[in-house]
Amino acid sequence: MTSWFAPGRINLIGEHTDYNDGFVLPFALGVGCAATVADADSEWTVRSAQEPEPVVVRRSGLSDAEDVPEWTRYVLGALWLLTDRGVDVPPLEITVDSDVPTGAGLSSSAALVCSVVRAVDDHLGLGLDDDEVFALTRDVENDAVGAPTGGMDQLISLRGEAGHVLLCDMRSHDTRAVPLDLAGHGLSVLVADTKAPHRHSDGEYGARRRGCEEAARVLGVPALRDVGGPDLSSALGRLDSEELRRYVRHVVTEDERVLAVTRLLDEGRLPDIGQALTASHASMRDDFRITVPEVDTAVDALLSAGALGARMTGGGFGGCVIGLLPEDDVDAGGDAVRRAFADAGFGEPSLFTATAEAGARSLAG
Ligand code: GAF
Repeated sequence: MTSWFAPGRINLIGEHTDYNDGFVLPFALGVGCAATVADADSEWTVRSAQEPEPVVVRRSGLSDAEDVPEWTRYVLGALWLLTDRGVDVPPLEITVDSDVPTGAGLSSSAALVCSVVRAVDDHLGLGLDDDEVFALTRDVENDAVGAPTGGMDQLISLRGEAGHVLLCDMRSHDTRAVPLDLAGHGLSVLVADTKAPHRHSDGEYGARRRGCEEAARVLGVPALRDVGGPDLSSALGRLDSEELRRYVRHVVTEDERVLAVTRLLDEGRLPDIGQALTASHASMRDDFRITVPEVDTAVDALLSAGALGARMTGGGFGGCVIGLLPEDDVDAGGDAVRRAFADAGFGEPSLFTATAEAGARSLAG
């Protein structure tokens, strides 16, 4: 029997830059998913502490996989893809148990996929290296689940470090841990889960990705990462579509903000990153257009309560907002969000503080 844990994440800054080969700066959370893999007599059985019934499927590759409940695809995906790659995956029983809120934009799916892939690799003694593990987790989400996501969530779930954000170059997949010394500066990251339903999130996410790819094609670059900041206005001038211009402006300026925040953190200037966080939110709201009234309301409330900066985190269309606040202002920040939600007639948000924790780890012994 082999057990691994993998966490959910918060992205400090760098939204929708990952599938443009750009830069992101996420950190791993304390909440996550534990996956346990054990030998079985026949077939593959998947159990979840959060689901009433186990699911039993015949062993197969992805192309002849049975029709199964959506949540099990995140677990079985690894087994299907390994089978397709020539691994004779034996009968197994896989049990998962997650405390990452689902639908909140905290990467419950990456926690699930990464814990399972690490546990399966370990249990079967496949000896996958870090890059192969990352590639498999991303392929599970893209190919087995069918979500056109960019890989940031899996990378941080696998490689997060306590007390640090992870600067990820999403072209090379090189990563570097950068200190996030919240306590040393008397600061907290307050998270407001708006509970806003992810309206059209799947279709809208894919549409943004296709739009960015189309813009890169028109501009003749491999990806929008290759439109450097100094080239931005000439690039915008070469695009006829106002919508594509807005996408390009968001991605190029967001990459710049990630690198600027990284420089400030490297210099020990955490309190100075607030403006970039808030500018990132404005860019997501006005240019990339992935926010909803609940997240804009939460950001405004946090800023009015003294946050140094605030922004939506994750793919958008709902989910969570983060505010960087002096520790002493955290309660006031939470109250401000609750009051603003009540005034606007929104449902009750959930509020908690987040710190940077370690990435995936074995639960052996
Ligand atoms: C989601 C995706 F899964 C990530 O790959 C990333 O694109 C993010 O949205 C937006 O930055 O979490």
